[in-house]
Amino acid sequence: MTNSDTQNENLAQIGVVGLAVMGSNLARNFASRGHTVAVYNRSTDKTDKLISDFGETGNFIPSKTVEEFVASLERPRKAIIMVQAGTATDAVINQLADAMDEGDIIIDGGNALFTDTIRREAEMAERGRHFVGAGISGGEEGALNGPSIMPGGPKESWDTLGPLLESIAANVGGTPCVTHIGPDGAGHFVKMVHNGIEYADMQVIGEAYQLLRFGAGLEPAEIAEIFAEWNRGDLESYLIEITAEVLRQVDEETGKPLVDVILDAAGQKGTGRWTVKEALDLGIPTTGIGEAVFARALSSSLGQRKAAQGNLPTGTLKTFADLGLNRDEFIDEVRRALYASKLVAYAQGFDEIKAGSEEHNWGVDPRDLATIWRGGCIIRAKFLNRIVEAYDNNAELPSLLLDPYFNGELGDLIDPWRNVVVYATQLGLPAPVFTSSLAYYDSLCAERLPAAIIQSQRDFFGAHTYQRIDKEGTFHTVWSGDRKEIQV
Ligand code: NBP
Repeated sequence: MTNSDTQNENLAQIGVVGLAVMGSNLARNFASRGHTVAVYNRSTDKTDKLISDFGETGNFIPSKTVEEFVASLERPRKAIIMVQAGTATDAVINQLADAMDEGDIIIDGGNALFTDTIRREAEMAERGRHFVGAGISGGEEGALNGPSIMPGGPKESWDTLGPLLESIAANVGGTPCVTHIGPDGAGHFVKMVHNGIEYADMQVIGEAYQLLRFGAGLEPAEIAEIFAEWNRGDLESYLIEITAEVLRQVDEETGKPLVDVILDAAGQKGTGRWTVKEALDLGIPTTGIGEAVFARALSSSLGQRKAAQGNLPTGTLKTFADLGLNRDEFIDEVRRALYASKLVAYAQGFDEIKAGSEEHNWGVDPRDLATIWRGGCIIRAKFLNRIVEAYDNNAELPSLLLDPYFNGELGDLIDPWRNVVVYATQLGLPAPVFTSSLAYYDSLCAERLPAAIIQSQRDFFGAHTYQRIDKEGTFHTVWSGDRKEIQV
């Protein structure tokens, strides 16, 4: 490699493969920061469109084949793949690896399952290629104007890639929303949990809406104003902001609030589900994320819902008037229940990241994550500054909930949170994340859990043994006949 190779003005500093929504916007973002960008898409129409629509706005080098594309890159070559996750990504990785040389860097910016990333990195390392699985959050708008980026992979790759990624990432107070997360699959793992937290965050906003709309009987436009108000306080976040906007929209065709004509069946692409499956394997109770994933699944079980509606006994439900509540106080209690449940979901998500990092020896720093999630990504929120401070004060926090600031906040949130869970039950309005998060919180705080009963039952039917609180050792009780306890 010669010096002129690395600084050739006719070569691109970065390449993007896959020019659908994410790839084309990411390519434009790189170009807008003054980089020359090589671009390639399997079918040429997307490449042609990018060049015809935006060719004037930046320096792009379009290619019709992978070989041409690779030849248009500076060494060490750096190419970001933004294609459909799964087999398409494998196909593109192999095409690139065939055309590239030792030391070149392939970056997968798609939503890959982290175990695929671990496998791919090992395969590429055997072929002398560097492979970086990078989670990218922020959707279309983030890709164009500054996403939050979570790259894993080898540290040497980060040294080369870091400045390029920093130049396109979102920036909060001078800090770019990107950092090296850890080796191999660490980046895609944390992006997966980020998305899981996003599921819970969206669901708690939905539950608050449901209570205000069908509990207090407020109109979408009124709730929009309430959310806009909340967005000026502790709950300030992108998701609250866009929900206020959503609730202001009126359907042109029917004149109804748009939210009323949208089918209430939530879709999902898989990252929430992956987060929960992985949490189960790691033994981490991410109940808020789990309930959010199941709530989407239940909403989409349209046949079952239709069969149940009006056909199952609901018991004696109360109306909002029956509860005898003051409207403004109720709104504020719902806000607090949302805040507390959100706090639990984040605490659980960070627990999963800690457990995953320990399991895979990644050394992920939770403070770094809170820092890079403050901008660019879907869960960006003022609240994340508090999480950064929490880890600054104690890097070994056993749970985010135990940080003195959040602990203090919970003191103000707990009573309204309990009230809201009771009201939701009495009104017959489902609030699965509000409710399960409170159960999780009470379980954490409880001096005794019913697990002693479970242990007894396990020992009874399966001689699975138990431990005692008053002496060392493992015990089994002979439960039938002459009951006796034996130390095993
Ligand atoms: P899509 O996920 O819709 O994928 C479309 C792209 O994949 C097109 O460029 C298509 O090429 C290409 N492709 C496929 Br499909 N099969 C291919 C193959 N066998 N070989 C080569 N190329 C192939 O695009 P997207 O929505 O822009 O997302 C890209 C990645 O970013 C995904 O992994 C996604 O999960 C992730 N992501 C998306 C978002 C978002 O908000 N959309 C956010 C964060 C991350 P073609 O034009 O020739 O069919």
